[in-house]
Amino acid sequence: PPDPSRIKSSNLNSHITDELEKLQKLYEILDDRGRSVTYANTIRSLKLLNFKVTDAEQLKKIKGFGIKTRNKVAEILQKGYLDKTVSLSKEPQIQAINEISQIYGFGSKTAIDLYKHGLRTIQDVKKFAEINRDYFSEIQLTGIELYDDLIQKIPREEVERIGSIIKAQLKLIEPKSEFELCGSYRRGRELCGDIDIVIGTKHKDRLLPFLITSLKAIGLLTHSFTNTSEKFTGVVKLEGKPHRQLDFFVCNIEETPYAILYFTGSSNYNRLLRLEAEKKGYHLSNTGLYNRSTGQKLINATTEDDIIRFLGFPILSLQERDV
Ligand code: DCP
Ligand code: MG
Ligand code: MN
Repeated sequence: PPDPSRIKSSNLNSHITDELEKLQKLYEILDDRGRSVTYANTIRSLKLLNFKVTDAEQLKKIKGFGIKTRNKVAEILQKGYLDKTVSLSKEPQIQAINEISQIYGFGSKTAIDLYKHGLRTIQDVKKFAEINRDYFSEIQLTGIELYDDLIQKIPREEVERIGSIIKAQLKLIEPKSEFELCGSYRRGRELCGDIDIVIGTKHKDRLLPFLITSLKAIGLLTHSFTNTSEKFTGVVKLEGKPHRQLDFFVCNIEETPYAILYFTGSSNYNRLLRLEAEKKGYHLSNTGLYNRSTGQKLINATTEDDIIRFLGFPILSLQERDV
């Protein structure tokens, strides 16, 4: 079936809207509804434009882009960021909310709500959670409980150790499956935020429960949460080491190169690739490369490079994707 997201028109101005979204979020956190709504409207208009803005003057004749907005756009085009975003980020209120939103399973909305309840630090959240367990989801309670572990970055050697244990269990279950450690690890980082694994299988709908059971049985997997047939997030732990966050993405074996490309990132690199695809009338997702108007699959790639080459994009080293 055609990928449903292909009909969604693409944003040609993410280089601007990403920065404006940061500022809009800050105003939202500061409870400045006026500015927050104004920026939300500006962002929506920019996303709908059918051309890429390279000069703020291009917006002069378009409704809703006054001089103040155009100045902000000009500043982003010139420097890549906004001074206002930098200065607001230093506000104590913002810092408190950002700290709280670092807890695994928390979004900025939860953090803002808790701030409004008077909570300022992780310690405050821990105390609050002891008497208000119902306020939180299972995953958030684990995030609070394991905060001191999960906030720590993972050395790449440990990612490798955990990866090889999981790979061995996977191969026992399905010898011909594909396994790849992706995310920041694959881009060569020395320290990683979590462990991202792509699994290609001929039994996409059945594999995951078997794998989860076996990882629990060997004592590696300590917590498991979302559990659809393709996405899984959980917590693993090696003896003597902190708890670590684990993400699985399970795909059909022939979709593996697309999934690996996507889950290797970085998010910024993915954005560049998607933009290139859209420019050519294609849609790139973590399952395939499609013709945007017909939904037809364009190539059957066997490697990531097949996809990148088809897009006419330069082949970068894995480290160079760490943008
Ligand atoms: N990804 C993406 N867009 C998102 C989230 C993820 O394109 N909104 C892709 C690119 C990421 C990859 O998934 O590189 C893995 O996501 P992570 O959040 O685990 O990010 P990283 O592994 O890159 O960094 P970290 O070391 O923080 O885990
Ligand atoms: Mg990661
Ligand atoms: Mn991840």
